[in-house]
Amino acid sequence: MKQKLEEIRAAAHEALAGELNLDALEQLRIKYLGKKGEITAVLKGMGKLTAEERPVIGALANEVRSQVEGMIETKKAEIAAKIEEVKLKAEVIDVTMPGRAQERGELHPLTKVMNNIKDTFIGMGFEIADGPEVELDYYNFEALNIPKNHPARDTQDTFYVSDNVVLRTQTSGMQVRVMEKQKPPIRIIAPGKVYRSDAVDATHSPVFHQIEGLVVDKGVTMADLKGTLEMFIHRLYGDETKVRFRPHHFPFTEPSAELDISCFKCGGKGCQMCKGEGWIEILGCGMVHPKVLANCGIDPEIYSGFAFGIGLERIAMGKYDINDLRLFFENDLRFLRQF
Ligand code: 2U9
Repeated sequence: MKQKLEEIRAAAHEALAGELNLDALEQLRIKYLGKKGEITAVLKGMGKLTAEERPVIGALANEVRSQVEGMIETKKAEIAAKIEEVKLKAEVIDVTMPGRAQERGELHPLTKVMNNIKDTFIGMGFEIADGPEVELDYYNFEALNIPKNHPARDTQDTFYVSDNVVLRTQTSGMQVRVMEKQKPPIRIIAPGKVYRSDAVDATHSPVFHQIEGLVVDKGVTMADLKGTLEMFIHRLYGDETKVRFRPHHFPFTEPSAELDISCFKCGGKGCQMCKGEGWIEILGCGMVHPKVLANCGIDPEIYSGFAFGIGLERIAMGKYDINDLRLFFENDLRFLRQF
């Protein structure tokens, strides 16, 4: 047994001297010190020894066991130190390396114009109404006095999801929804994407952006419409800008008008921007048609209202002197960085 223990000591010494990883080390611990390990086996066999042999062999077995335990612990610490060293080397930061530049983004020009217009109306006490881009035919057309076969369906041809579901051609549906739910006074703007079945060219796109507005209360008149829109135009284009209203027709407003401003480039003398007219068309507006109010559950004998609609792309093109609508949607950073 003495010889066996010496063999174990020598073998363990040799095995633990080599290159080991934590798994291999654990295997060695089990081999020598585990429940079925070699040293444990010797200790278990002590019962067969004589009374004289037992203390001698017992002492030797304990000595070999603590020696192997010690070697394993030392090896374990060595391996842990090596792992730490490799990790530290891998994580080393070279503070002399040049940094990675953070590219700074910019708001899209349409977002800037949108924010600007929203701010102006919020300042005048309007709230923002948000709604679905995929809309029921009823909210997009019927409720707005545009029944099936109305000629306005041609100029506002859109993409049909099904017979009664369309991609909205204007954000008005949202305002109908608000009127159905909310009693006047109502003062809202409805900004967002709208769709038309148009071929793409420099001035047309099947998707564009609008801000529509709606005010409904007792005693609202055309004077309120004119005052509100004139103030809005002065905020957007400066107090010196002149405003004129031209009669027009929309199925959902009566009377209806288009609003022109004096050209912001030439001040009204006539230039390329205003095609020599001195005036630039900015938006459409009118008094909400009594039928539309009634469709939304609002009594036109008691209440009246005005509404307006602005196409954002046109405004942004004028403001930033952009001559092709497609540039807004191409995501070319060289274009987008200019604003
Ligand atoms: C309700 C009732 C009436 C919204 C209005 C216009 C006039 C208008 C165009 C501007 C450029 C559409 O983007 S564009 O092509 N819009 O001229 N929009 S009045 O009238 C409403 C809205 C909601 C309930």
